[in-house]
Amino acid sequence: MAHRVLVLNGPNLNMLGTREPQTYGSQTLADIEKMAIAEGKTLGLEVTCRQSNIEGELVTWIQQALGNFDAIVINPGAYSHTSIAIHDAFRAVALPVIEVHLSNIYTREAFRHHSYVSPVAMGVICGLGATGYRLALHALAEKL
Ligand code: DHK
Repeated sequence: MAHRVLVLNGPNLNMLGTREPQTYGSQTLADIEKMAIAEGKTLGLEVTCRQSNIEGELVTWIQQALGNFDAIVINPGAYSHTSIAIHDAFRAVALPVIEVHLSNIYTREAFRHHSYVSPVAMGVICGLGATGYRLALHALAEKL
């Protein structure tokens, strides 16, 4: 059976395409999700994509992933830098997680240099734009 991967995107990522394209690229979230589903297929992964601007909704989806998904790819957006609740949810479900950021958070403002998700992630990819999601799926296809 194909491994099931949940791809989550956090706040403001629904605005990709128009939001600071010099930082986040010109692809829309719909473009990225379409690419992730197609890439997943070539790797034998069943990819489901969701986006929310609401922290609690992301927490609920992480909780509900237990038993329904084999791994999670997440770009937590700004919640990376603030959310102990998302950190705790990942610890609670103990599923393999790959954290993705489109931009290189370490070349940006100091407040973006710390992520609460990184300590509970299997791996972290940043600075490679939408390619980061593809690489995350490749890593999961090898490791699951
Ligand atoms: C996306 C965001 O929305 C920011 O809040 C993060 C991340 C970086 C990204 O690069 O994808 O700081």
